[in-house]
Amino acid sequence: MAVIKLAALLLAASVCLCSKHKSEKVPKLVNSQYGSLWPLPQSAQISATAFQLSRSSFQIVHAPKSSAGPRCYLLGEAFRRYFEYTFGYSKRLNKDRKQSGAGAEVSELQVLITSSEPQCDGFPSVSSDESYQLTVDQPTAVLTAPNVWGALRGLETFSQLVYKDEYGTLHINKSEIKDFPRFNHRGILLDSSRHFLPLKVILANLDAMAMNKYNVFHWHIVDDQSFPYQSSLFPELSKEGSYHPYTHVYTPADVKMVIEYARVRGIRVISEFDTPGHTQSWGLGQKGLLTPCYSGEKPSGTFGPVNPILNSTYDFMTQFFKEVSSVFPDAYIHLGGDEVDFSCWKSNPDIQKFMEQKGFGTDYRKLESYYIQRILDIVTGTKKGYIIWQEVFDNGVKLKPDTVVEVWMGNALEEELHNVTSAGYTTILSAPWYLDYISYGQDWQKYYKVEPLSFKGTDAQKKLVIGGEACLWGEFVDATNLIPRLWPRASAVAERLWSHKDVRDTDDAYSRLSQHRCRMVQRGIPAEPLYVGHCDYEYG
Ligand code: CP6
Repeated sequence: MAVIKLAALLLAASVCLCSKHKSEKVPKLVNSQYGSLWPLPQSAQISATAFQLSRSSFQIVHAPKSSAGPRCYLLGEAFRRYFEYTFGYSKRLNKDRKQSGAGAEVSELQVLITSSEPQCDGFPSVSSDESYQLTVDQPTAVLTAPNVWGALRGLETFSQLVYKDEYGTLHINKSEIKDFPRFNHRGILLDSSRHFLPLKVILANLDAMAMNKYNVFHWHIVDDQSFPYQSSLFPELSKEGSYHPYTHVYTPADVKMVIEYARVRGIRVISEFDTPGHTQSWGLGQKGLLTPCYSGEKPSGTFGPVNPILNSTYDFMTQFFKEVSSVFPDAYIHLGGDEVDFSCWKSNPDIQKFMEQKGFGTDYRKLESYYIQRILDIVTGTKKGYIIWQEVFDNGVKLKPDTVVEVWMGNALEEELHNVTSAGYTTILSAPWYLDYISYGQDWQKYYKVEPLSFKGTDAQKKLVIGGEACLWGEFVDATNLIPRLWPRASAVAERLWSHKDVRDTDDAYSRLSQHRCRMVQRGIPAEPLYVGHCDYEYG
């Protein structure tokens, strides 16, 4: 026993003394005046007056004057979800006894949709209005929003205002909240190619996203390692290119389910089909698509990026993106364009000849631009907008004015933001938020402290930054560790993208975020701890 203790002591000492393990500072334990709200609303007045709530007498209803009613399936489901989040776990501890004479009670949350188009059956978009106002009073709380997207955000906030006392009774304070997002594009990138992600974990992640007011699921669905997207027009792609053609694919029904599950939570699904690089898996099911690499005079038997010199390539891409544009309802498709390796193109004599004919010299960026240009024209033909990784802009490809450039490289980040926005392009920032990188300590603080608009530029330039994305690349991530690796670290990014820019106090954030993390755990999301401590309801 003593030996074990000594060993533990030595281990602890070595951890503490090792400078490699220097982490961010340990935040002070303070109680936030904002309770467990996350991300913090733009304006919140929370009074000291508390009301009770009880499962048996509380209901969420459409306000009499709401433009949405019982036929709004999206809201009906949301009412049910948030009722369960608020009371579902109260059964175990809270015997739901109303303490007689114990003060006023909130018995109703009325949801009032004010616009003539509540958008119950619509899809969220980059310009959706997610604002809402919440007045908590007794006996009725009122949530007002122009449309369902704001109502969803307000329901989450309402559920976050509810807390439990030491006897298990639920309370909510008299409050006045006015809220809207700072940035319209608040995304999470998941990679379902390096590892197949079962539907269940994708849906669980959408739940966690809604709890953090995220509104974009950037689905990096295929890449070099596997092609799990089951195409109706080209079934060979996943038959040959997936890890397994029956168990490790997303069927059209699976994709539909993800899109609908996301929609009713106010989340867009933006699919990424990354070309011309990152396409090894495409080559297995679509012969002739990739460039044959040469070693000396002869083909080496390996393949490089998509072959940009063949008409058959563009015929295939035209059909493929036509399908993709009808499968994914979002107005944007992500076309990738990152990390193209030129060595295979350089080795291929037919490509060399083509370069000569086109007058590209030996500048393979020009060949890449030629390819991307044609892909962009193809996708424009499907009436979709597109998002591309920053290299496409850096290489001088001619882009439509409404192109969105995603900045992912950390070096010269501010310069890149300056350049992209001074060229007039809309941009999304993901460089500071590569959450697949892990390290010892509280790295959430690093993500939290990022200020997306700190680059040099005019107000007009800053307006072009429409938001950001937390990326979880999949090399070391599958269903076993995705949720705890992403949450609550992605919550830090969520507050940076939603809340006012001056919300940056890490002590206050620590208090709210540790409670928010426990709430995610209570709702069945196995989010990892920020630091030492406990939750009232532990996972499992
Ligand atoms: N896969 C794809 C990746 C990455 C990118 N694209 C990536 C590159 C560098 C880092 C992390 C991820 N794994 N298709 C770049 C956008 Cl550090």
